[in-house]
Amino acid sequence: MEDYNLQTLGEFTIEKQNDFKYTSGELSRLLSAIKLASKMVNREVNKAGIANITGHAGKTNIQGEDQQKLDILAHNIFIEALSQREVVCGIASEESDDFIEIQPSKNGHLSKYIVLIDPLDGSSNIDVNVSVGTIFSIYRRISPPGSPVKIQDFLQKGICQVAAGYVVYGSSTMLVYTTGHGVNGFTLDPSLGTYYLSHPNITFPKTGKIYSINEGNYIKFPQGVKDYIKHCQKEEEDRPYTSRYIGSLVSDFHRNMIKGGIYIYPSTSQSPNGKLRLLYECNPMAFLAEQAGGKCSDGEKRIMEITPSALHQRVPFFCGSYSMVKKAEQFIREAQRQIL
Ligand code: AHM
Ligand code: MG
Repeated sequence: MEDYNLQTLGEFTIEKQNDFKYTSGELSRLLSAIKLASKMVNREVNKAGIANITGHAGKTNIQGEDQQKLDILAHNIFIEALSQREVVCGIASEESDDFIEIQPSKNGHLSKYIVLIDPLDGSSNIDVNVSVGTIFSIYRRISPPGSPVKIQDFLQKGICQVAAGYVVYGSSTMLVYTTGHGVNGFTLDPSLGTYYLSHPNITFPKTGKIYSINEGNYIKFPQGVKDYIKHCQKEEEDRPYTSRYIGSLVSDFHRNMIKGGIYIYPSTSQSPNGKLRLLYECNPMAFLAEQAGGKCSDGEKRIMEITPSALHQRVPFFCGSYSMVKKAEQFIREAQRQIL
């Protein structure tokens, strides 16, 4: 018999709901809906190779990116799970141009929470059996309860997040989340369909030896980023660092948080705001990183203090071990000074 003295995710969220004043258990129910949807997505991802659900869906999303069949499947699974259980009043997803308003059923209760989600991040990795993930970010609405949700409910700064997390569909499936009281990770036992607390109180090592960036874009990077990469590669003290880039933000972030490292998706000469989306990729990762003792910025400012202006807004992204992000910022400042 294996050792199953571990706490389940369900037990953990209920125990921790008292961290919130005046709790109604609504957030626990919302996390439970995310947990259920993630198991359903996990099932689809696991059988992707045999179920004719890999490949392009033949459509593009609002950002002009090819949608994979599994992107759409994962989007639908999360929307259904969240709306049927009436645990949110609005959802914004990478795969949907506009936010989705959730109407309560006849005697239903209208939740005060909204969710922003990337249902299947890194989905270009699906066809080649490489890890993908789901990223979510939860806020309290700011418009009055009972009224229709508004765009302003979604365009809140990252510092207003109530909870955030990700699921990594990797060699094992893990759900990692924070409610602002540290970061905890749960591993799915697929035979029981239950997540168990396997990584309590995860902390980012203060420094690390891994840098993760798509170096194929090197010539398009700003000078400060080029200089930082050269710093990572220099033979000195604990360097050169190791380069590791999966091309799945969730997996790259997860590895770096466990081992120590930095993930960078900078601006490029073609994309001045980089590639990653502020609201459902960068802010939730920033909340997790900071809660784990790491650091996250756009190269200059804290990610979570940026005032969003659009649902699918992009932002340059530097995230990881505290001293590594600080060092990268230093190189950027120095390069800017040289220009002036
Ligand atoms: P996606 O949301 O369309 O999957 O794009 C986000 C992904 C991240 O997971 C990953 O880190 C990055 O895009 C990789 O981009 P690139 O192929 O340009 O390096
Ligand atoms: Mg994504």
